[in-house]
Amino acid sequence: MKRFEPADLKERLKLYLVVGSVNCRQDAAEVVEEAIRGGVTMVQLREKGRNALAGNAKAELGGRILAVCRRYGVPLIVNDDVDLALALDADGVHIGQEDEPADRVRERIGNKILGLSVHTLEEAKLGAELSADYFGVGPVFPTVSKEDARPVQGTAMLRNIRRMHAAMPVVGIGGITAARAPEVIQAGADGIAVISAITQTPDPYLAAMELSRALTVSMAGRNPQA
Ligand code: 3NM
Repeated sequence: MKRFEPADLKERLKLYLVVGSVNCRQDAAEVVEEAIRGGVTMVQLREKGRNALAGNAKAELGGRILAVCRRYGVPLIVNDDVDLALALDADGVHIGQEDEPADRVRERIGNKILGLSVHTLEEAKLGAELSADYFGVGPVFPTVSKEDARPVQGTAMLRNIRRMHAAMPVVGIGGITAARAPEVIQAGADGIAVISAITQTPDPYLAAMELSRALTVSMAGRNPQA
């Protein structure tokens, strides 16, 4: 029995905050709390890049972020660190194509959530076969938050993946703002994953509110045939 059924996960993916200490102007756990109060529905700890925390410091931050997430009933996913996800008893793991292989991660995490970054239909097909619980598709727009990001995809790949994997929870990522969120939802995504649109603002609470509102409006107006 999975912890989150696909329909439930689709709802959780509405506004997915991806966050690490290097992205934040203030303490990352405080950013997470403000963002959740503003409407964030799922959180991913992604401690990557120059000056990223490691070892005990990373685990300590993970523990504090988990405590915030638990207080608000919001799932916490750990990026590319199965050991930490298991040590924290977080809700799942997110991996990219270059990380530990999906089938091995699944073996290790049991029924926790397994998120997978996919950039092509082939990767999506394999990911579905390897029991990924949701796909992250991007970068939809240019991003300044990931140095090794793939070429910008626009919304075309999201549409294609949605067409081939109707039941799969799918989130768009890369350069998404409140103004651009409607395009991503119209392309068939269940939600958006953002770093800078929340962390690089003076007020993460207000930023999350604005994103959440834009999502609610565009989801209400979504054409089911899109
Ligand atoms: N993954 P921002 S783009 C972490 O394309 C990440 O898979 C991407 O940050 C992918 O919202 C990205 O600031 C960075 O653009 C997203």
